[in-house]
Amino acid sequence: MNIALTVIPTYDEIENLEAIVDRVLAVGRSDVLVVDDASPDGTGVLADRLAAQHPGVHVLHRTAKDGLGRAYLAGFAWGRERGYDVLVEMDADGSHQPESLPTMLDELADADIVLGSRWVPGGSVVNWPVHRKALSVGGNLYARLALGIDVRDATGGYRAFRAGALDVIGLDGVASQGYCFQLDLLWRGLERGLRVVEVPITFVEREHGVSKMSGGIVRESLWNVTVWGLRRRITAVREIVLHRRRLPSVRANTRRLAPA
Ligand SMILES: Nc1nc2c(ncn2[C@@H]2O[C@H](COP(=O)(O)OP(=O)(O)O)[C@@H](O)[C@H]2O)c(=O)[nH]1
Ligand SMILES: [Mg+2]
Repeated sequence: MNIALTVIPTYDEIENLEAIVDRVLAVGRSDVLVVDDASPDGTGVLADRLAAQHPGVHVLHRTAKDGLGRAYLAGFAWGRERGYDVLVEMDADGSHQPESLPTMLDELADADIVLGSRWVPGGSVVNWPVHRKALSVGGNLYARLALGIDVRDATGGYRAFRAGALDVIGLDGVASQGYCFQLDLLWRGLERGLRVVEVPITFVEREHGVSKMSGGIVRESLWNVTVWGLRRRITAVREIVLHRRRLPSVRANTRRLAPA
């Protein structure tokens, strides 16, 4: 069996961390790595206590809030160095249900990347304010059109990767700092021909603490997606004109799991 590591980035999640770690451990399919960016509320101290209590829980402390993307890159590097075969992304705030992990991990048998998806049949969001829903639906629509992909939820943060898929994606080339990191990894994977499956999930808005989403995060995503889409189209035209060749489809390797 593959050995999985669930990476949980935290910034001021003291009210949420213990519950989510307990739920991941109860599922029993992965170890946990908390990547804390020196949270002022003491989340890092709590994480150390949890690590002392449970052999499968680890902590990576970083010195300052440096964005979700960089936290995940540091967490993935930590897991790769220790030989984990599967790396999972999960928010600390209870939005991603650890009970979906078995399905997601099982689907990796036939895929390189599993996306927990809110916007496929069977997926849903609970208690999200209308502006967040609009942002997610609009952002996904734009990503689909600009990049020509057939993924319904390209921006979500609940995912599982084969370790080898991260090597193919090439983490050294990932520059996105904020939540655009999610789109960045997926796009690089699709361009490189990785197999992606969307698994329906129920996303539940946090009950404690506050969101770290910001306008800067949205702007970074909009700009990057536009640039990547244009670059892809220029490359496609160049291939046809210079080599009379079509670029391989980025849609061919995506599928969706039917609702349970
Ligand atoms: N380590 C770290 N974690 C972060 C950072 N920004 C957000 N997070 C974590 O990323 C996850 C998702 O953030 P959240 O604010 O819930 O975003 P939302 O669900 O889109 O509103 C949570 O576990 C946060 O604590 C950061 O700069 N560093
Ligand atoms: Mg959240």
